[in-house]
Order: sequence, then structure tokens, then C-alpha cells
Amino acid sequence: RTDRFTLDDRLPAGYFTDTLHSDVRQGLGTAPRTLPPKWFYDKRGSDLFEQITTLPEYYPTRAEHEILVRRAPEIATLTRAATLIELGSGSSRKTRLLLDALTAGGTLQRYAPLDVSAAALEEAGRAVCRDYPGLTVTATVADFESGIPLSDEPGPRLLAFLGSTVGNLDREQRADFFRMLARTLSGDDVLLLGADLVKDPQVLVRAYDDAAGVTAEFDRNVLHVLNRELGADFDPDAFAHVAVWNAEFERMEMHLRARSAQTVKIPDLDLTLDLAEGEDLRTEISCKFRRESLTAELKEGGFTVRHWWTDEAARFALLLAVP
Ligand code: AVJ
Repeated sequence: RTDRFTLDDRLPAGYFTDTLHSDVRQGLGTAPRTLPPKWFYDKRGSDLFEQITTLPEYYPTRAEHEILVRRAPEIATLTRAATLIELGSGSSRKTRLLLDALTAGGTLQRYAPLDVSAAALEEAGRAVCRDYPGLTVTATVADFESGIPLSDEPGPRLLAFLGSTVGNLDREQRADFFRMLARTLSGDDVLLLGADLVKDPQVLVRAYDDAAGVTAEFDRNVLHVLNRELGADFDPDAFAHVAVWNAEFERMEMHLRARSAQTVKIPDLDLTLDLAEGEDLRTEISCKFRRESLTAELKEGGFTVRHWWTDEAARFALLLAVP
């Protein structure tokens, strides 16, 4: 039975076309050329990302999983959450560790995943419904950067934002995001945030430029998306994938570097790009964090960090913060 599952589409009409058009026009129109990472994730991009999470070089998923295995029971005891809200739900392996612990703790009534992909929510939400018989699943299609539409979720609410997706936001965007979250949550609600930590740049560069070339394909996939959605004529093979450690901002960046001078047409935007040989399109930032500065950022945004857990090798942190 699926009557415990609802899917509420809160995206404004024309959301995909409108945001893709303005993102690409703003980002690629002038140098330095950038694209927001959210456009990686069509079906193929999401499959490639799932592959990335199993690569030997890409440690964050395994490190966060290690922390959750160890700490989920504690999280359940500390929060006594009645609702688990999950931002950018993605694959549900880590979610299930939380659902299991909160179910065992006897407090959980509802799972409320939020994502921009209705298809992903549909698939993950129904599976959770099937496997957790007492649970109500209220999925919401929304872009959580612009606010989190909550309704009548029972509290306390545990809002999980895992995988260090927060690293895709720069400092200013994070400040806005944390403030928005703090305004959204109240009383005994808590934030559970996964954050990848600053470490040896060599380890980081390998994690974002794996030997099998999966991350390179993932990076180039955004050009396939623009070709399909905007009628562009990018030749993805004409771009090299480059993983760069930006020491000033302590972040990894993925760039697509034009292997030769080339002209790209984007008919749907009436845009022509003249790219020089060696010119970069920056397709992603992935900020890496330190305990002190992230705690201070959260404080600034209205959160007090109550717990900070890492994996044995201290590569990744999971933190619990209260508004
Ligand atoms: C899903 C945004 C957390 O930044 O590590 C993986 C995406 N990019 N390999 C990350 C990603 C290249 C990932 N996040």
C-alpha cells in the first residue's frame, strides 16, 4: 500500500527552463566562466555520481557512512525526532541508518525528503514507505536554497543535510543558507550537517580526478545536459577535466579546460561563446571545512554546534547543531 506516501510539487512553473537559462546566461556569458553544479544531475549524472561514491579515491561517502553507523543511535537518543527532514535526499543508504535508529528509538513518525528531482523522490520515497510500515512519507519537490516549505510535520524535527553538499555553496551563500535554516527550525529541532574537512591537497585532488575517469565523465556530463536542454553544440571531448585545489578559499574546484580555441553556439539563449585554448569553465566548487571556522559560521547564522563527530581518520565531520 502506498497511501502513506505523498509527493508535493512546490517548484514554480517553468522552474527548470527559467533557472537553467539564467544560470547559463549569467555563468557562461562572461569570464570567469562558471556553471552551478546542480546541472550535473540528470539521470546519467546521478548514475555517475553514484559510481563516484564507490571509487577508491572518493572517501567522503564512506567516511560519513562510518560516522553514521557509529553515531546514529546516539543521534536518535539526543534528538528523539518525530520527523526526519532530508535535503537533497539522493541515494538512501545513509538515510536508512538514521531511519533505523529513530525507528528503534520509537520516536519517528515521518520522513520528509526534499529534492529538485520528482523522479528521485518518487523512487526513494516509495521504497522507504515499503520498508518502514509505520512511517508516513511526505516528499516535496523544491529547490531548498530558496527556502524550505514545511507544513505540519510533528516535532522535534531532525533536518539532515548530508554528503557535504553544503560545500557546493560559497561562504556568502552558506551564510544566507544557515540563516534561512535557523529561521525555519524552532524549539527542539536540530540540524545534522555532513562536512568534508581540509586535508592533504593530494588526497583531495585524487578524490576529484580518479584514475578510472568517472569524475571526468561526470564533469563533462554538464555539457551533454546543455546540448540537450539548450540545443548547444559543445563537444565534450574537446574539454579536459581538471581538479584544482584552491588554497585561498580552501576548496576543490572542477574545471573543464578547452583543449583548443573553439566556438560554441547556444541557440536557445542566442549566445555564442568564443573560448581560447586553455580557457576554463568552472563547473563546481567543493569547500572543505575546519571545526573552528564552520562552528563560527553556524553561530553567525543562528546555530550552536552541540556535537562534532569525525571518522577514525578525521577526514569528514558530522555535526549536530541547534537553532
Ligand atoms: C555531492 C557535492 C558533495 O562535492 O564532493 C563528487 C559532488 N563532485 N565528485 C562533492 C562531487 C565531484 C560532491 N557533492
